[in-house]
Amino acid sequence: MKTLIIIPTYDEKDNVAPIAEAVFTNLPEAHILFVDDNSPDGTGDILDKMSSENSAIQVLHNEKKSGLGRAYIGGFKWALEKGYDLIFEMDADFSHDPAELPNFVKAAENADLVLGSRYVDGIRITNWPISRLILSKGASLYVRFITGIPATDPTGGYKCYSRKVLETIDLEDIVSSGYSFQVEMSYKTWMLGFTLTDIPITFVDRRAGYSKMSGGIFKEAIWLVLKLALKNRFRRKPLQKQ
Ligand SMILES: Nc1nc2c(ncn2[C@@H]2O[C@H](COP(=O)(O)OP(=O)(O)O)[C@@H](O)[C@H]2O)c(=O)[nH]1
Ligand SMILES: [Mg+2]
Repeated sequence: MKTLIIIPTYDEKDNVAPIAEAVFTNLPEAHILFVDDNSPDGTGDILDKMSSENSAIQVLHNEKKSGLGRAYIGGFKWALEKGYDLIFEMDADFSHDPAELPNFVKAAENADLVLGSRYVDGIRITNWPISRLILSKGASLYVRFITGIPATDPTGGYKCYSRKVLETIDLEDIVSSGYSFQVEMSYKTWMLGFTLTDIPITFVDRRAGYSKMSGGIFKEAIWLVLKLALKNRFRRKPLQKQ
């Protein structure tokens, strides 16, 4: 299995080298693709140096900050072109523990999309302010109520796609740029009849740097979910079986 970990970065200079090392410790055969949006803190230059020293590390550079969703779409297209079988989404800031990578690979044997979930059997998030926790849990209940998606953490961003999902989804048709991208991708995957599975993860607040989450992004997510559901006339089950 050719495995790629896609990591979008914006101002992550202190995280990129340690996260790459942690990925290779836990999944030595994996490759990493960083997608950097011209970070003002010089992350892009650090990534170029890492890439020149290790052929398992590649970098895509975008000219300007265009949001997490755009970064991933570019990464997905690159992954398909290069023939990867398993394609991960992962944050740069250690909120997504690289030690859990092998669990995803195992779960991917029986599902087309593996979703890391902070909310299977309770809540596993450390160091988050209660306000952020309520926002996240509320968003996940909202998404499940409106769309019917059978996922305990549909807004999460630690996940693993099998190649055929990304080949089937019309990547040009993905409208979200920010965080609602996670919901849009998982919802479309499920609606196409692919199988989803949840695996428990523990989410830790970022190690270094600052969060790029903002209120505007949250509003985008509320509307996006309604729009997606409306487009499918609030049908709460997959449109076709694969
Ligand atoms: N390329 C790119 N990466 C981004 C952008 N916004 C956030 N990221 C990255 O996406 C990941 C999650 O962002 P983060 O700020 O930690 O969000 P939070 O965990 O929800 O607070 C991190 O690796 C960020 O560097 C963006 O506009 N472009
Ligand atoms: Mg984070």
